[in-house]
Amino acid sequence: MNVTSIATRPFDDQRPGTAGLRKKTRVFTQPGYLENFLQAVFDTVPDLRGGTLVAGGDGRYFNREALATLVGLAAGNGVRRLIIGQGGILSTPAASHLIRSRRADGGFLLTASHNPGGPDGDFGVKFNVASGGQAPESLTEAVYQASSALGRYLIADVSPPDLDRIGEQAAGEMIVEVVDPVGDYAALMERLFDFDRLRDLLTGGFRFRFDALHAVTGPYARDIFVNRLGAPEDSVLNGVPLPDFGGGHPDPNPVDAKHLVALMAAPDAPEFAAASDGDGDRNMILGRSFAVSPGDSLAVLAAQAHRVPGYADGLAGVARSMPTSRAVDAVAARLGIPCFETPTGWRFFCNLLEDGRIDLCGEESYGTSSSHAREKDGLWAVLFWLNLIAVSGRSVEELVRAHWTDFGRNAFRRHDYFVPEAARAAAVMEQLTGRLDSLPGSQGSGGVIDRAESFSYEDPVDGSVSANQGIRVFFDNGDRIVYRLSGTGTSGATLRVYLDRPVRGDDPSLPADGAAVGDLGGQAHELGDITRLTGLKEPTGVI
Ligand code: G16
Repeated sequence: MNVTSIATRPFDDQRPGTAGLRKKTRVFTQPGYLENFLQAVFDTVPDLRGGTLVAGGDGRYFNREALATLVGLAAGNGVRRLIIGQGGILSTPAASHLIRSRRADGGFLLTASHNPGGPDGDFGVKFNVASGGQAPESLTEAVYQASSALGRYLIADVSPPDLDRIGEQAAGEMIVEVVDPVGDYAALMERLFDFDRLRDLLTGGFRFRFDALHAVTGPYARDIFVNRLGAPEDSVLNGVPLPDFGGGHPDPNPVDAKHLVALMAAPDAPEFAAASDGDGDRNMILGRSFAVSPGDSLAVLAAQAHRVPGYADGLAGVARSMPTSRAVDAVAARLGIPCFETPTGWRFFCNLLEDGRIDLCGEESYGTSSSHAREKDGLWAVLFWLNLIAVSGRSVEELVRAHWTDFGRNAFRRHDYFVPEAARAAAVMEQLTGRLDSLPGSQGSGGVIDRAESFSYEDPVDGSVSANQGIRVFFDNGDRIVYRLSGTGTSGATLRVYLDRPVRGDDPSLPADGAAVGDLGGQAHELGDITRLTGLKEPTGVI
């Protein structure tokens, strides 16, 4: 096998963000860009030499070409076995499961998640470690350092494998194994959920829709819902993965998937609808004219987990990202189990999962999962909800309202401000940081500020500290406002403002959606001096 060392110059923008390196597709397609980043990972993770690697992507534009490049670099860097999903496809949770079940030394996930795809869209590369989880901050930083000093990449002269043919093929001295991307994952779901009850539900007249948004979950949903559970074919919408996701924005939230919200508001609406994102790790759960907020979803799953086979023995603990609504905290307190609060980024849950401290975790950005994987998992959450509906006989709305009555409710909403000039968004954070000491005692429209701080996290497992993970402001009436900058965008900056207002029980005078936070968004806008610093008079997105 001929391995060539190609001289290259470092790119200065290869620091991974919240979940891997995400850039405009055209950045990734420029000569040497992808090669450099992959090489930086190979240089930083020496165990890959002689090891086993998993690879696959969400099927977006440039997926197959990027995999062909990866094959050359993996062989050039001495990888022994490269396991790839058929057609180059692997959802993020399925890739995480495959890394774990095949005891691989790591995996490359080619995805920019919910960001749009296509030549003018986004592309991304994420490296997951041997546990199946996202690379920790120390590793992504080391990769960035390696990328900044890179002078060459190693590439083997091998013919590209046939990614559509299941089985083993040689690529020089490396074995490329093309596997069914769905089977192992679907079997895992069968072990966690009561498929008999689910089959009774889905073949018994219960009407539901799962919208794959032309992204990676189509084949998974068809196999699980239609083939294994007997649901009618038309239960799966937009089930064919397309390189540009059909021109859509594959993000399962009430704004980007408003067609689904409209479907559920129609007089003949099905009883349940759900959607996932580009790479299959996010989820949105809808009942008839009722959207479940991600924080409520996590709380309901935690409270009801004992009714589902995979969690019948109880939960060791739960975790949520800091900006996520505090609804699950009340469940943990009732169950007498720990509730961890981590910075945004799924990787922060991984140590807790790996150490057996938690079994369920979730985030406000429509991500929920459990100890069955080291990534968030969209279809898993959908199956969990369906399993709860099957065993309780209750609708989505009934389950959530009963939860509010029992545990209280945290009304929650996120205001996003897209600021083309990144420095102006950063100025909001700087201004707030400078005022942290003087804020306590000032009066908001609802309450007085009790506490204002920059969130810092000390990982209880490895002791690592992550500082400056967002600013949080607590009021004496229980309200909380969080400010942070998004880590997943590819241009400008997005300031995220998270609003959390505890309300007692299921108050019928309040809206069922995030509007129940009332005037908290206006207070947050004022407190952040957002108009003056960014020029924006109101949020560019409300989720
Ligand atoms: C990624 C991470 C999530 C995180 C989200 C936040 O999601 O995997 O853990 O919650 O980003 O995004 P932002 O920094 O924009 O608020 P995904 O689905 O894009 O991989």
